[in-house]
Amino acid sequence: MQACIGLGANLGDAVATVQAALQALDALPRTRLVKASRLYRTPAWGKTDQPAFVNAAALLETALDARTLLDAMLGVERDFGRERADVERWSARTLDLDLLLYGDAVIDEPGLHVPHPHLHERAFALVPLVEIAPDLVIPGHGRASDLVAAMVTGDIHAIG
Ligand code: PH2
Ligand code: MG
Ligand code: MG
Repeated sequence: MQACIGLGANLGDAVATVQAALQALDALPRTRLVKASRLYRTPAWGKTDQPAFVNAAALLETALDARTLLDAMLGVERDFGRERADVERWSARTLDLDLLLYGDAVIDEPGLHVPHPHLHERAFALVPLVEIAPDLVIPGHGRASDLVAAMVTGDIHAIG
């Protein structure tokens, strides 16, 4: 199955963290990294009084089911020092890995929502995703590139 992952970080050395996290995804069991986007600097969305983020997207080929993949991703977040206890929603984090898409599956279970419920409205997630998967369709929302075309993206810049 092809899975799309969104990576984000805005605490510590966010560039190094996202680069290392891409390698950690490639190292997950029964999973390989097929494609990684460039890294992007993006203004904080949702809760705007926090540092800018580094965001990227990854395309994985995996034999893990969606729940097992998500659990493995949460393990990677913990390995990179992510703490979840008592933190405000959408606040700064050392590493955030979001399961954006799992093939064309639509899943609505406790803790597991695919496509990611905010994907279609987040330029910081869609811009890197469209870079690596230009023809992608988001179930229920149409072509990702059409969504990007209708958004303000001038404040999202590839790094380097
Ligand atoms: N993640 C959030 C909330 N806001 N803003 C940007 N730019 N990038 C993110 O990854 C991000 C965010 C919640 O996960
Ligand atoms: Mg997130
Ligand atoms: Mg998350």
